[in-house]
Amino acid sequence: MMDVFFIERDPYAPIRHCYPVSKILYEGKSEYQEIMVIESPHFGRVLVLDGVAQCDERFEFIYHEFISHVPLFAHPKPEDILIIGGGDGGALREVLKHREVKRAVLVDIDRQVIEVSKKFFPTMAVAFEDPRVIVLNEDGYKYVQDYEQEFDVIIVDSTDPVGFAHVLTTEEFFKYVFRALKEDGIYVGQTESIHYHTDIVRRVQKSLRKVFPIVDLYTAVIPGYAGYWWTFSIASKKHPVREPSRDVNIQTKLYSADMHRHAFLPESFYQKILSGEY
Ligand code: AG3
Repeated sequence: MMDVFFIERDPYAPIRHCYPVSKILYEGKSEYQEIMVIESPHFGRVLVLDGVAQCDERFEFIYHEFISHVPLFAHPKPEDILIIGGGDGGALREVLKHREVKRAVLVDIDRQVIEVSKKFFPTMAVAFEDPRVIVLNEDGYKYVQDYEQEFDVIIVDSTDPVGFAHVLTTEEFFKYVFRALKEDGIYVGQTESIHYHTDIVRRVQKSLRKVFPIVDLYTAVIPGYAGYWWTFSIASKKHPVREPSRDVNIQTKLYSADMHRHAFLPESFYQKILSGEY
């Protein structure tokens, strides 16, 4: 039997990550990107956008728990949430576990990603019918510009900062995000791997530091992504972010109050990343 592999097209990674493929379940092209769903032993179904793996059935919970619960538990009362990207529904599922949440607006530019996810990832795209959810197929970069003091938490769950998602990591965008957040709002965005994409991490952190008074970096190990040790950049207008501010009163597989604290880097190493020493 021939071994078939899918090799990722991540222009920034110094290695090429690949997955064994047992089946190709879907291949299509939307207005914005190539969309593919493959089946891989060990990982299960994998959603691939423009040649880069976005999530897999087996490990998506780690990424989605950490991108959602760190900012939502850092916030004492997260009621209004904006998710930019996240069309697979994984972050939405986690966000809605918080009883405090009254409204979750999901703005994903690509309707087709949502449709493909509903069809092929039924355990991830579970929350779209929740009455608290508003789904918009719009450009998130433009969407935030219309709001002032509107959201408690803004989560940017985007593809890599290549092509149309690049603007979501710029200082201009962070200024709009700052304005769209309430006076004690919190932003989080995925910022690639710590060891393979350090330049991107540093660039985003520096831009955030020009806009927000509290900026930090936390990590989670995501087995399906090149570099594994994935970063999330978090920025806050008022609340400290390294500790949960409330009891962790929801069901999770990995996230806990302790994991929240341990997700942050020691200050000395964090400074090395910022200064360029690392
Ligand atoms: N979005 C970010 C995935 C980044 C993957 N990058 C990579 N493998 N180089 C994930 C979407 C999940 N909701």
